[in-house]
Amino acid sequence: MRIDVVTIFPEYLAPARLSLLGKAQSAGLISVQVHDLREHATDRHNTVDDTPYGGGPGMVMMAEPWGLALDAIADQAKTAGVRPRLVVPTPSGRVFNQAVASELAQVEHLVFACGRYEGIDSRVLLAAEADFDVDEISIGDYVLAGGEVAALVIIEATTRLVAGVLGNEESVADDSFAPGRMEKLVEGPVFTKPSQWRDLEVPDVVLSGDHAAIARWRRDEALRRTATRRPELIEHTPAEQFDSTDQELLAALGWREDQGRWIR
Ligand code: 6GU
Repeated sequence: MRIDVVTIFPEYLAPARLSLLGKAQSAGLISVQVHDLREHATDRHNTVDDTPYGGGPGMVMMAEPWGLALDAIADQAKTAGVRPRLVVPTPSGRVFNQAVASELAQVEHLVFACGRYEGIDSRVLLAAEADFDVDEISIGDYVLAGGEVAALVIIEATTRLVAGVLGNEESVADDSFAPGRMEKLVEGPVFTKPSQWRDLEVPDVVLSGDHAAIARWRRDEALRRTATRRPELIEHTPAEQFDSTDQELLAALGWREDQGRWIR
């Protein structure tokens, strides 16, 4: 997978060189290139923003620096013969989740256009449709100062799903929100040595070596946590995906079955 990121703050993408993603780059699985938008500014002050037509607060990123930056990347992609996906992090995009991460993990070339201020002149994305599949994505219902951190979030969630990056493909299928997992529950508690720490002990069942009992305990705890913290995940799960032990637990937590769903 190839990833290009265009930003006025290239240093913001420094974490892309660390950890899992850094290793994936050293292994040649992924290449990340960060580009400074100001290198495509057209005046001697390297200006990349201007006041919005129609008035209003803040500044809008100018079309021409973005047009030139994206043209340069599109030219390289044409040589390679792949049509890249242009991901535009914006609070007005479709909402990012694990299914979107899986979709992006299948794309050969991702380009991130990180806007600041009030956004990028809208003609840039219209023009980009000639060379890119344009994909405006939000990472949630809150407002960031710019797209850089959102790009990092999307890159991290996506690249760990690229074949070979994790090294342990089982842990991907096991993720709480992995598409294709029948029901989505949040993960329960985890423990490591020592079995006693301060005045706290690891639950006996986890130390028992009884794998079936441990699996049941983990599922109970995941179900408890999900019922408290993310009740909508339970409400959206078809009732047949809860076994009789799940159903007893949900009932004990004050839930009841209604028209094929569990509700409070
Ligand atoms: Cl993708 N960008 C910005 N600037 N703010 C956001 C966001 C993205 N997602 C949520 N808030």
